[in-house]
Amino acid sequence: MSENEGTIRHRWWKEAVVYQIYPRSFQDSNGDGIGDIKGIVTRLDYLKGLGVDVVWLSPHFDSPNADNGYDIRDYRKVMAEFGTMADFDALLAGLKARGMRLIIDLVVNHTSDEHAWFVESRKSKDNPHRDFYIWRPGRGDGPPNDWRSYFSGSAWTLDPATGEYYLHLFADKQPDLNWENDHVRAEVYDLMRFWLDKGVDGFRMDVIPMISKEQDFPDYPPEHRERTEYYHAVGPRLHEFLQEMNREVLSKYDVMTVGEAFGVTPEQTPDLVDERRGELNMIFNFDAVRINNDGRRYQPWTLPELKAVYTRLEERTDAHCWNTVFLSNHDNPRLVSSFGDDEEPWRVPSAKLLATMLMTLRGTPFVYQGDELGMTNYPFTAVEQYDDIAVRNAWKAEVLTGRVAAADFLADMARTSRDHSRTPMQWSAAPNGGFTTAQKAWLAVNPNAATINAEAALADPGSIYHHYARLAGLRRSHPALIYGDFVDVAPEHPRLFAYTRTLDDEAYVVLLNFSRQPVDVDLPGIEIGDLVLGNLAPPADARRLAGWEARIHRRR
Ligand code: TEU
Ligand code: CA
Repeated sequence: MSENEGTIRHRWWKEAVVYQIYPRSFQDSNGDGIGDIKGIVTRLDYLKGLGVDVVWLSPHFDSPNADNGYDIRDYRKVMAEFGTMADFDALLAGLKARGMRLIIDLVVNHTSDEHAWFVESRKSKDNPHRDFYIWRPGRGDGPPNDWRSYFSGSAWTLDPATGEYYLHLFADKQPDLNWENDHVRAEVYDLMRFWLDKGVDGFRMDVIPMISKEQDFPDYPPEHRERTEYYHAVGPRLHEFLQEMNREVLSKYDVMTVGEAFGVTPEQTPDLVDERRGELNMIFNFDAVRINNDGRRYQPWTLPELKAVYTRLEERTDAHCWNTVFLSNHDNPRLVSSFGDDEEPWRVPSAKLLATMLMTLRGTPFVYQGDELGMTNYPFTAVEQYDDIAVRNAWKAEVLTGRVAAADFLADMARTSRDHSRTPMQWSAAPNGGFTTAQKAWLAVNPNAATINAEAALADPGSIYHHYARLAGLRRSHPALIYGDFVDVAPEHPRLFAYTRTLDDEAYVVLLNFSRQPVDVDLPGIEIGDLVLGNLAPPADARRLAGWEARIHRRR
């Protein structure tokens, strides 16, 4: 906040632009239709050219892939489909050689049911690993309580070997670890050290607020029955565990951490990220990315609502806190399809507008692979086209039971499914977008790869890719765009997002027209100044924005 501005500490991870790689879909190098680490290594100059400082790699560990690697079988082994540890080391070295850093995914709320710990744990009630997971007897004929899995159905599965239920907030192949057990925490800290000692620069922590559970396992309180993440994210020992993790591991390295804070409100954010508490550096708050869906159903949204999210976050986090900025990832639909306008000719300007917003709001920007090309949602029409376990389970639970009509379900998924972001990267106009030489990629390539691809983007100075690069360069060289104060100067405007970023005597005005219609910029008391960077040809009239126009002005 403005009164504390002077006290904000400079940190490399506040200045960084982060790029998320979903390895399965980035680049196949050996023609098996699945992206791999060697493939990523061939694209490092592409990332450098984009202005990337840090790569976040989605899980690359040994996994049976019930949830594409978010179900880990061995934390110290590279997934065979992705390559070897030598490949991983080469990736790390290649990034470092180019002045980039690498953070990896820490998925420790749960493991795979094929992890050695769980294989042991389920054998008998007195197995030494029994208590690594959460086992409870049933209640009557049913599970211990009414908790639900995020992938449909009960969060408890009865295991015939011992007649008890184990807890899984996600798929039944993703049993939750028991963080109450000291040995579990010691093992987690150990595997973190294993990767840190290799030289990785930090972690993105999967559903980290959910690790602590109320030990009497009550039914959901009535106010959290609908949006259960707001219940699971506030377990009683969460902060104690994170402070211990920080003390034992993180504080010993110069690394960054970002928690996937599904279910954490802006009001609760400082509890996780205030630097004086020694927990995490920053979190992903879901209020913006989920403004148009609840992970399942599409819901209409308005620009004032979206703008209010950023102001609310800003008001709740002072100079001791730091935020992230993201509007897409591997769990959400495509950026331009969700928040921009993916119909031509609006796709390119709206994708550049969104890039402008990501790079100039206050917080570390996270760019999801392919968004720098303006990749769009896939034209899914049938359930068989989806790979995601969330879709397949929901189809069984909702459509096959007759509770939801197939057409309604498919209409929602066509807008909200996680698979939109998981279709392969579009590198060129070659078959399968140049992603693989295989006949078939693991998930279909969007047919628009013929025109929307990296080769075309690199060759065109006016491309979305080059706009990202210019924005990243501008952000890097102007501290006001990183550390400066953020003020929304037209919060009620239905189509215009206009804000200032101010640090000492340097001030920017960012103007974003979220519509096809022109907008007159009428901001009483705000001097706009000179145009620094825009997404269209320089305007004839500085006080009028064309459809989806985005400009950064500098006040003298
Ligand atoms: O995501 C958890 C999460 O917060 C949701 O976005 C979740 O994907 C959604 O509710 C399902 O409909 C993380 C990972 O990012 C995701 O890919 C994993 O599937 C999940 O945790 C389990 O590890
Ligand atoms: Ca491969």
